[in-house]
Parts: sequence; C-alpha cells; structure tokens
Amino acid sequence: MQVALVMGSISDWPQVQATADLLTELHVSFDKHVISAHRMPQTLQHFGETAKAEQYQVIIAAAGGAAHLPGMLAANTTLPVIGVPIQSKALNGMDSLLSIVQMPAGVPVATVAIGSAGAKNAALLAAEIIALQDLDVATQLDAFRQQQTAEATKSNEQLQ
Ligand code: RP5
Repeated sequence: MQVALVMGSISDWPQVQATADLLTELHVSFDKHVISAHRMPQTLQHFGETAKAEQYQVIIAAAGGAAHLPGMLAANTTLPVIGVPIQSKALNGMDSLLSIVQMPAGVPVATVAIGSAGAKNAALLAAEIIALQDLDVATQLDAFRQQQTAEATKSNEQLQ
C-alpha cells in the first residue's frame, strides 16, 4: 500500500471517510487502521517503527482532543506524516489542531485544516507526494484540478 490511513478512534471514521473516498478517486492505494495513542501506545510505536519496511510512502494520521497520534507516529519514522485535526465536540477541533500542528523543531507533521476540509486536503497532499513517482496518480490529480476549475467557472457563469 502507498498510504497508511490511521485514526485514533473508530469515532473519527465519519470524518476520515472523506479522506478514504478521495484517495480511492485518485487511484492511491491505502489501508485503514484504528490506533489510539493513549489506549494502544505499544501498537502505535511498532506501527511507526515498521511503516517504512511495510513499504508505505506516506502516513495520514487523524486524531481529536489531545491528539498525540500524528506526532508520535512521526517520532518513530522518517516517512512524511500528514496530521488531520478531528473536529472535536468539546472545543470544536481547536484542541486537535493545536496538539497536532505545534510540533517542536526536528519532528515535522504536515498539518491540514480542522474537519472535512482537512480530511480532503490530506488525501490530496498525500496524492501529490505519491504522484512524484506515480504517473497514474499524477494524471488523476490533474483531472481533479481541471474538474474543480470547471465547476467553479460554471458557478460563476450561472451567477451572471
Ligand atoms: C482521540 O480521542 C481520537 O482520535 C478521538 O478523536 C478522540 C476521542 O476518542 P473516543 O473516546 O471517541 O474513542 O484519540
């Protein structure tokens, strides 16, 4: 698989599904995992340590609340890690965002927006990395952008 799509809880899946749908649309191969940083810390460490040997190229990690998952995965691998802040109920995702984005220097996590925009952009960002060496994914990305532009252009024309 090209991408590991990891979430901190099955309760994250309704938001993470948008990432999975877009990865599928862009022809990126991926598998899905629930790994809780707080409830499954040893599994988390093992997953990060073995991710490169498993041939993943990118890890997408979605988590909410005190969201240690992306940072701890990044601490255990030099694969690129994209962090998706889940829109939490208590603080509307600000807790997730600040937990994920503010990594100390030396261990980067590429952090996207809170909630559904971030879930989609994580898939696009992963696809852009994969597309550096995968012509099919590059072609799908170009088509995605062209369709997006066409839809925006059409909405402008309909407004006139
Ligand atoms: C995080 O805790 C998960 O990513 C989830 O967003 C949050 C709450 O998890 P549950 O209590 O719903 O399992 O680890």
